[in-house]
Amino acid sequence: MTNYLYKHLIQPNINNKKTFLLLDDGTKISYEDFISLSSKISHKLANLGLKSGDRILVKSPKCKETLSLYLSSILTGAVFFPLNSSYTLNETIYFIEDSKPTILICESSEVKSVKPICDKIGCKILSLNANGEGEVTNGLEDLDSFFKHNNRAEDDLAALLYTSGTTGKPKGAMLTHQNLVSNALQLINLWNIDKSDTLIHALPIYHTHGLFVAINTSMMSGASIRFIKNFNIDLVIEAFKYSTLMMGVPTFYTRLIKDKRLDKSLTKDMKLFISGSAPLLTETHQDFLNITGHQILERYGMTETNMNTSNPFDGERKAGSVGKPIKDISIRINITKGDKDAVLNKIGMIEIKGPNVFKGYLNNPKKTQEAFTEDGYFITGDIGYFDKDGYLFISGRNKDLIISGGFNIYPKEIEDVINQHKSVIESAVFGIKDHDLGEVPIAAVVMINNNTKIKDLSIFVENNLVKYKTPKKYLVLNELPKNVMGKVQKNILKDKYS
Ligand code: MCA
Ligand code: AMP
Repeated sequence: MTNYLYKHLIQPNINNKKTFLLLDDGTKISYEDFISLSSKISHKLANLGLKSGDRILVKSPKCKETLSLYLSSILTGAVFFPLNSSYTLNETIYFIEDSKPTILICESSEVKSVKPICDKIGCKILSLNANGEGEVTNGLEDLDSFFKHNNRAEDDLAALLYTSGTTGKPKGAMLTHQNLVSNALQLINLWNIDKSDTLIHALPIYHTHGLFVAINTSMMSGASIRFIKNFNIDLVIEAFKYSTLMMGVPTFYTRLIKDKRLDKSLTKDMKLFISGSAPLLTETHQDFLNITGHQILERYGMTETNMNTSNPFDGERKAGSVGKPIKDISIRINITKGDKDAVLNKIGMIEIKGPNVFKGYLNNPKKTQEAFTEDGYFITGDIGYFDKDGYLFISGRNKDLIISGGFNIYPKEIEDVINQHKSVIESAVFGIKDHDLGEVPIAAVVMINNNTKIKDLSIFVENNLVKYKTPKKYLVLNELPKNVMGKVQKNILKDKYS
């Protein structure tokens, strides 16, 4: 038994003096130094009692120290659970209670508020701020820069990532070493990533896209990363001059297209632009091609499965399609779940089986069972079809989901918060088209008294929900449109208010 992620991400780079991260302030960190930093932090975590199989909840902002906690989790054999640092206290409490971590890492300003809940479950707290300072990095100079990694089986858990569901609270998707390594190996091959590459990384590192797709593939191939705190268009444009790859959500591309500086000469050394997490419009694909001469490569993934399909590096990249199944992954269209027209056109539920598919939802055998077919295929909730060349097209979703700037928003979660407000009788949250973020959530509310100030409601919602989930607009209605079964007809609301 070894430690599969250690073997692929860390071991080959232990003495690698090449630049791993190029930071916003111009600092360069070599692979060797980054692994040494992660090893020192591993000693600190192990001294606090973190053991193989324990969970570590990391809610600190994007910085090199937060990323090194991912490597420290691999070294100590712990299960890495990254979380958006902007989550509100109420949201954070849910994640702590559900995942019961051994250690929580958060900003120092948050320590006091989470302490009572952590004390209750015996979870230790360490601070880490956006500038890399805090208890995680205090006194590291006294710790050894070598840490003997703990062994983990391929089927052991490596990470926990929460994903929301249509029926309420987020569920923790359990990902194994095998899930992550097998997928990254395929992607490196598919996208021709090697050590001569420099990746522009402007995504958050608490989701599959910015963490596993971007970081695992880069480390495994010994590539460099231009590590940008967030999507700052000036920094991204500057980085085109010395980089070769970019991974982004469609909003990155629509914002770039609008920028006058984008042209063929600026992107002449770029090898590949990849898009995912949300649908890339054919129009965006075409505009980007016209301006830069590059065809964006679109791929399709999920938190539970990592990446499932991709357009090719060589060969036709079809606009509007998410490409073909990745090697060793079986994808089928289950037409029995569609209506008569859908059966005729072979449109149906996308179902997936392979080494990339997660182990199940934490503490939730019932939801895990519901997520799989009897013969072991994962039911994605996405609707689609294959064309005659074997390219997959996603034509819809069988889940009430809004994708805004690549972030997933489940209306039920927002409605639950809105409905807790004392002046609200009921609400319906739905997505409307947005030229920048693809979709944004808006809320229709029925109030006890129509004179209630919407401002009060929006402040209440903002105090309870992370910013990107808060409705961009509230509509006060006398009643919600419902069908004979009493179900709110969101399509009517969408048509009327889009
Ligand atoms: C920011 N805001 C948002 C979003 N982002 N509202 C809704 N949806 C969003 N995605 C809010 C801000 O709080 C702000 O509010 C206002 O919108 C404008 O902020 P702006 O400065 O324009 O936002 P930004 O900081 O530039 O962010 C936009 C972004 C960002 C760059 C598109 O959202 C982003 O990095 N998205 C990537 C998400 C991602 O990594 N998804 C992968 C998960 P105010 O003005 O009121 O303060 S999915 C995944 O991993 C699967 C497996 C996959 O297939 O990849
Ligand atoms: P998440 O729950 O954050 O893992 O998001 C996964 C969902 O994002 C998928 O089930 C799809 O609905 C959507 N998604 C991811 N990539 C794409 C893409 N390239 N095109 C359309 N939808 C996508």
